Amino acid sequence: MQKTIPQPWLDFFQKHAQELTSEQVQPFLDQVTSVQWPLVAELVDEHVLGHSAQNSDQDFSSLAPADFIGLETSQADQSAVLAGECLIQNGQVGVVIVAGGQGSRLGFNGPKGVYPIGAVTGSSLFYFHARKVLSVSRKYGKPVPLLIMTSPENDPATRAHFESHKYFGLNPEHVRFFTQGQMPAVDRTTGQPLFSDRNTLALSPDGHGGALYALSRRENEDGLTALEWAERFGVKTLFYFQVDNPLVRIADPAFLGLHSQAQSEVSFKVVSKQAPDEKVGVVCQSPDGRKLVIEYSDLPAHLAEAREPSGELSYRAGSIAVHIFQTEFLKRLATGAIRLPFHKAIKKVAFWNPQTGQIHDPQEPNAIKFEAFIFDTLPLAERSLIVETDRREEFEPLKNATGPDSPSTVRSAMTRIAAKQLAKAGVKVPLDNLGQPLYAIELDPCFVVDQDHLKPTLGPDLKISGDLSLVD
Ligand code: UD2
Repeated sequence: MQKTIPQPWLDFFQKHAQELTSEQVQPFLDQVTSVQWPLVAELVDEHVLGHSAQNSDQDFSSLAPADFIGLETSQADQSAVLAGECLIQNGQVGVVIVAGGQGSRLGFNGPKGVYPIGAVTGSSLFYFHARKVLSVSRKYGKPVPLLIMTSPENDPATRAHFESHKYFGLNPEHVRFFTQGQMPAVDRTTGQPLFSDRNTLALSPDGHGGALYALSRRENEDGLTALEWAERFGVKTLFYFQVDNPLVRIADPAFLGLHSQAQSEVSFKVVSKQAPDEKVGVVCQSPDGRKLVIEYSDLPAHLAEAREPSGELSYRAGSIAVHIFQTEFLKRLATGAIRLPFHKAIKKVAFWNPQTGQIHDPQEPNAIKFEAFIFDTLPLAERSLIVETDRREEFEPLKNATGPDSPSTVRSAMTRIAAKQLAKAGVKVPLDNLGQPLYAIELDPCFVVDQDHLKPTLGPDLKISGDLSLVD
């Protein structure tokens, strides 16, 4: 066992290992040695026991709303579009999907990316993302390498989904899965690591910030890191997004172009927050001009509610977790001395009680999970850029089983956009009194040449008289 495990935990694990059967011991020890215990001990000290000097609340008094490129400029800049297209044509652009989360709010049993979101065919979130990547790659005549971050828990099911769907038409050699790390859940009052059953620690994904380290970890047969694999194709720039948002404009040339023209190391897309309590992190700015994101749960109410004389929210640059990263920037951070901070989340975690030998399902949150957030890379960049986009076109995430951000809102947004694209191609789309399409519509993203144009094979002859699904 690792010598660096704090002594009381080491004693406990060693005593516990002696009580396991010979088949149980090795997997248990493998799990124990996979954890960075000194880091966990530091976090417990800071976040649970409150001993650390770093245990001070963030100072918000000097934070200002971040400057960003507004919607009108970002959408009208043709030189940026050309610059972005040039990057893709030169094979410099790769795509990263973070898909390692547990999706507990959605209550779906399996990787979130496998969720059948298609309004007509029930195709998965991964289908829509992969087909968009394929469409970009076909349009520009270059492979667009796709990196998918999984967790140890959902990695096999994610790979199996891609295999059983023949990678949705992508060349499997242009797709790479990489697995994020895990952190133990600890008891919220004692800081003791929890067990999910007698032989197993309660581990969970280390947050999407884990992508920073997972991209630079050598874990596959070829001895390359995921970043090195992408760089072999010539990739220098990564378009990053979360698996739960099927509206994302993957490898959006305008965004790529603005990023490249500004020589930005990391760029963020934002939408104007609709309400003070909307669940998106807000991009702010410190007095030295550095940008940073304050998560919605941490933003003090007086800032969240502050308004401009025009009535709009002052702190309104809501991050939709669509980013562009230079690979050099990610490598610099991953190999440097800087560690992304861990944030604590108080959760209900079922646990095995060593005293009773029983598994308990708590009614109240009993545990702390630690997660790193990728947006904490933003203040570490020398140059960064924040670009506004239109939420109706690009942001409708799948988070909940019902209500807002649920399958029904996502499907209706996808249908609305497909209808708009069809209407532009000259197809008459029957609408209800509120201007919503009468039928569910689903377009294979390979039909979409760019956001405004469909393949010319679709036109006014197409009659819609029921739910419609068009597959390229
Ligand atoms: C995230 C952002 C929020 C806003 C919103 C937009 C954070 C902390 N909050 O909120 O500011 O941008 O998204 O939709 O980022 N994931 C992993 N591994 C993990 C944890 C998460 O891959 O260990 C992925 C997960 O699969 C999902 C995404 O990250 O695609 C977002 O995770 P979430 O649903 O926990 O984030 P949320 O909705 O609280």
